[in-house]
Amino acid sequence: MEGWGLLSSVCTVLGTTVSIVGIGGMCTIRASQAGDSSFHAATPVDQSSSVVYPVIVLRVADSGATEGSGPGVTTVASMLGVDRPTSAALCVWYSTVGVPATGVDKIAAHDGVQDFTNLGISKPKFVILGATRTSGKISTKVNYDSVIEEDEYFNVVVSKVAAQVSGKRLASSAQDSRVVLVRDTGRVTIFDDDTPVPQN
Ligand SMILES: [Ca+2]
Ligand SMILES: [Ca+2]
Repeated sequence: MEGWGLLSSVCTVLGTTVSIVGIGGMCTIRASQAGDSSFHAATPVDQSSSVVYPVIVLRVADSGATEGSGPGVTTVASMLGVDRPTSAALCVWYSTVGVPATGVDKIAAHDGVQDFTNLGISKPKFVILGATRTSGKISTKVNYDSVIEEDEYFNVVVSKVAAQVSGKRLASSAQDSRVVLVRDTGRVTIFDDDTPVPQN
């Protein structure tokens, strides 16, 4: 008889498939062959692997919007996603980073100088990625004008993903060590709609 046995509780084995069911321990699998009329007995072989906290990968997507002509400013959603859900909500802290587009704390003019609303600069900003959710969005505001110009862009940058503390979102919270910011920056392109499109 040959077989696979387990010497720890962080993993299970079914047939020849090993599944990780726990964290923070060693998964040790023993391969054994007791021997029968066809096969000689073999010395059991143990194989151990350390099982650590599985990583959660977070990415922010690029997005964009046509600048528009008013009267309202345009809200743009930058999607963010994780590769697997968590059982408790995560707090995603972010800010906007200008250049070449120009951000302002409060849009007061539509003259082509004020391109979007700054977020997370004068005061920390976050969005909540709910428990069991794998996607969320960061909303930013793009200003309009009637200036003929190039397309511009700014970035939405996630600085930290943290767990809530007693239901509160604290800017001082530490980065959640399970979460890796694989793509922390999403570009938001502002497409100019004042430049005449060449006609053939
Ligand atoms: Ca503009
Ligand atoms: Ca324009």
